[in-house]
Amino acid sequence: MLMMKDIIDDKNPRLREKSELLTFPLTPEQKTLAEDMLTYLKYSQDDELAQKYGLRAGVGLAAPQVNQLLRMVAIHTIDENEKEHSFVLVNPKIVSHSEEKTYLRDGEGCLSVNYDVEGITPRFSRITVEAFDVDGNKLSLRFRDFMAIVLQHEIDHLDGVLFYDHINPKLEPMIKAKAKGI
Ligand code: UDB
Ligand code: ZN
Repeated sequence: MLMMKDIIDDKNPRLREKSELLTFPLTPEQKTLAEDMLTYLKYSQDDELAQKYGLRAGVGLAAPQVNQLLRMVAIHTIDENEKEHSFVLVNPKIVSHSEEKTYLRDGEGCLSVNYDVEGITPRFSRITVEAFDVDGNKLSLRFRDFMAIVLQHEIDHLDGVLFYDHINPKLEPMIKAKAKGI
């Protein structure tokens, strides 16, 4: 089981590296990694299990955060209709995006950043992502608003980019005027 100690933080230079494309079929170890990442997210959002294991409640996790430089991300969220969205994407790629941008008014955080950073991270409001599932089936998926933010945050990790790289206090008034705060 993945624990907080397995998540590397932003002092670790490996978090700044570019992750490698996966090839199919995935190895048994790579399939296990995918399951472990999803299980971490599920457990971390269960109050009892999160407390028991000391997990920080996460909505997304990228393989480089657990020190595997592979292009794989896991997402686990429950939307406003209480519908669960739980999946792993392999080799995800943003193939198109809206002109409009969105940002979290409270700013972003990261499971690999153990301190608060002030400022907003502008993201595309809507994205189309091409990826593969763990069995190698090709997927084309659309995301908007919060889910689009999560996907962009996780895909950034695959390229060694962290949310605070996008923070620019000088541009914030302009972004807040044009982009949608959620
Ligand atoms: C998170 N969680 O998991 F708006 F229901 C963050 C942490 C860093 C605060 C744990 C989070 O944003 N939860 C959340 C937010 C909501 C509504 C809700 C739950 N991540 C994942 C991460 O670091 N992946 O690498 C950071 C998020 C910041 C923006 C998208 C991902
Ligand atoms: Zn993160």
